[in-house]
Amino acid sequence: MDSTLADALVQRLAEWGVDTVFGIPGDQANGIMEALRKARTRVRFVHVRHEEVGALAAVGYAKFTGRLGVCLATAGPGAAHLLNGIIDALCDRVPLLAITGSVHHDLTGLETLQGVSSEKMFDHFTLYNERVMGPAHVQVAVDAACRRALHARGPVHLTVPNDFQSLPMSAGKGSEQNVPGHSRPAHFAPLRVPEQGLLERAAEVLASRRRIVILAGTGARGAGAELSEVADVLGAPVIKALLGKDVFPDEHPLCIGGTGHIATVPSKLAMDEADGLLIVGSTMPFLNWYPKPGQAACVQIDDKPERIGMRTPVDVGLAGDARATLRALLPHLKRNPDRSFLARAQERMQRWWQFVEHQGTRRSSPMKPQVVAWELSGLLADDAIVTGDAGSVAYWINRCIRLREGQRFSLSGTNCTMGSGLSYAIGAQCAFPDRQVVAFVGDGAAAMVLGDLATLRQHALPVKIVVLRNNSVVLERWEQLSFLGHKEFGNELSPLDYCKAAEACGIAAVRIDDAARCRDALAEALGRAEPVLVECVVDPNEPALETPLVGHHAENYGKALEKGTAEAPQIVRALLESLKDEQRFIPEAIDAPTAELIGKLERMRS
Ligand SMILES: Cc1ncc(C[n+]2csc(CCOP(=O)(O)OP(=O)(O)O)c2C)c(N)n1
Ligand SMILES: [Mg+2]
Repeated sequence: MDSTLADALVQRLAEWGVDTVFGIPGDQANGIMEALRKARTRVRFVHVRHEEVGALAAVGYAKFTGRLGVCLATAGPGAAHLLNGIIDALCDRVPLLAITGSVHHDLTGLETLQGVSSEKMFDHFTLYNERVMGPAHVQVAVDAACRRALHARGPVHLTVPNDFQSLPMSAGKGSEQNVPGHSRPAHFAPLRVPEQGLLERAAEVLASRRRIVILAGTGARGAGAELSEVADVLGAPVIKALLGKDVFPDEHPLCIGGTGHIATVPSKLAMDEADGLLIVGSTMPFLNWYPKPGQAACVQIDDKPERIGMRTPVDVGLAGDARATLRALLPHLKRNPDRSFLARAQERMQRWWQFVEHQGTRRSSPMKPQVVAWELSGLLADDAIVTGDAGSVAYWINRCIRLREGQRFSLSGTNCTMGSGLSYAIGAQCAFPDRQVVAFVGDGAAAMVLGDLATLRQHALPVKIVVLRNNSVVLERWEQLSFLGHKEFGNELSPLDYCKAAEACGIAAVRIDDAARCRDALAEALGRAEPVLVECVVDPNEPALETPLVGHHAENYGKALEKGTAEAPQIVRALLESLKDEQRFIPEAIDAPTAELIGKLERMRS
């Protein structure tokens, strides 16, 4: 039988190496579903419960494999549901192909059922966005879309009108201008290295500095060994943006952790004291966590030249591949003879880990969220893939999870969308059926994508979902209090039994509410070969604190508590305990406004 346009589409995707498509069928896309049915032994269709989860799963798949992620939806509402994943791919620079069906070609623009144009809807957020115009167009359009997504690292979109999907390929006579076979399914990734003169200038700039820090982001992936060597030569501690948490092990002696709101104290202090900054593959968005403009000479390596100088003034920009550029730079670098800056950062980091361990091994009731993160960290397999989510969980992941070489981590970074944890985990487990995949998420985020617990059962994906249950979207509480000095409002979640929900979706569940039992219960869940949801009942009053606390945020906490925000007495106790821990282990984190807050909290408590 003659193959259809949709068959040719799926066949071409397979030639591009696509083996998985995440999505939901719909009448405007069912011609493509038929092609996927026929090709099901080569291309797996993963039926999710919400197209947004499908798009985010495809982003997760792409992030963890480095390959193209693909999602599919019907026209109108299905397409609209994909949008958040498309934006996620745009923000985190991930190759994603979104395929939608659209209304019959001769009903376009006529307000027919689901007739909203997905091309117009996606236009602002895609790097390539086209309608397939017939059989002679399908292969070249797929090639152009895949090339653009992989080369520019971002989302692209193809829509196929309903009736075109089932057209026999033989029906499509190309135009006289089109030469059949002029395009092949191939992409050639360049390896860019800056010219020698620039490398020399960069080395010169760094040679005059004695207190250099390195900021590594996801763009430094694959350059861990080179980062380590450069850091050693420069006597520079390595700080990581959250998306780059897994590019350099937390265990590495030169690593001093994350930055931004979730910074470690040693990393914030090192940024404050630095006279040199080497940025490798990062555009970490929190400007207050960079050295102040004029404070430090800066060299930035990024393979996207337009991102150089985006966040902080740059003295020398090196547009190139991170690994190749670091390799080329190394012979030009002079060893920094002054090791005192590094030694100070490392000594602080030792005390930081003592602080984290102390907070992660408390046995108080209700259980502290740090306990779950700390115990989980110790139990992760050597090649575990951890996915995270927007919420206080991002603080605990960054702080308490000590990633080792070979382990992977991601969450929705710049888009920072709730729901990425479970969605990315679906993508990761499809790509790596034999690796341990753990989604570490808040209860608000879990509630947003609850239906997709059923996807784990349906596709036999043994993901472990660790849910921090605090019956609240609690990060918003801390933001309302500390960013604005307001009473909290609108954050509570009516209690939801996540174990029952999981069981209703056909997956096993366990509840942990006792810190002393946490490690064993987590270990038992992680050891099972099936999907398991672990509901961890944690203290909603444990503040997700910036460390060190930003001065005016300390003042705002005081104001909000004096106004009598809900549960103020419990918050006072928890906040005081956390700040006192910090004071005990790393007293240099406590500046005047924070010391004043501590005094105020002590008076409120008594
Ligand atoms: C889709 C989306 N909606 C809203 C937000 C704003 N937001 C960021 S974190 C957060 C709280 C998340 O709550 P939960 O998952 O329960 O985590 P918790 O902070 O309680 O640990 C919210 C509402 C967001 N980032 N994404
Ligand atoms: Mg919550």
